[in-house]
Amino acid sequence: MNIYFAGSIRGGREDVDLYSRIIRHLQTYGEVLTEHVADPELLGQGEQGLSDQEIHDRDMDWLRQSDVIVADVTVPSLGVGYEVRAASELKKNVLCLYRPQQDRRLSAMISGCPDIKIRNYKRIDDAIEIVNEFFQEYQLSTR
Ligand code: 6K6
Repeated sequence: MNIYFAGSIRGGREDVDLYSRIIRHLQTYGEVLTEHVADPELLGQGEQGLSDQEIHDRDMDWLRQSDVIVADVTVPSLGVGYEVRAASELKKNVLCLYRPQQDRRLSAMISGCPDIKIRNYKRIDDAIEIVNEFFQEYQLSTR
């Protein structure tokens, strides 16, 4: 199973350690094509040797090849929003993880989209449990 994990890069890297924990757990279910999202070295500079268009085209290819998309939408990111929408257009199974914040709410364009599952979490253990439930449902639906 190919899994696409989406998390903020240029939107802000404050949750990178959480991304790493989530990706490690996702790897127990399949291959995570976007492991680099949890790379602490990946800041604002861009990947060496890749233009923005090459990054976009490569990521869209990976999205098409993926069976499920798991996105952490807590840190607002144009790229993550774009990927979530693209995945939903491609009729992929999409799970959005969100840690409610005191000072801002999740975009209505994500929370109001009927085609994607959004689950709130507080601690990493909750996020892991949500991921487990999502994959149990996914595996039942593909039997
Ligand atoms: C790193 C830092 C700045 O530019 C980069 C280049 N690297 C990227 N490599 C791979 N995927 C990327 C890159 N930049 C954005 N993405 C994709 O968009 C990832 O799959 C993330 O889920 C999402 C993050 O979007 P932004 O808008 O927060 O950067």
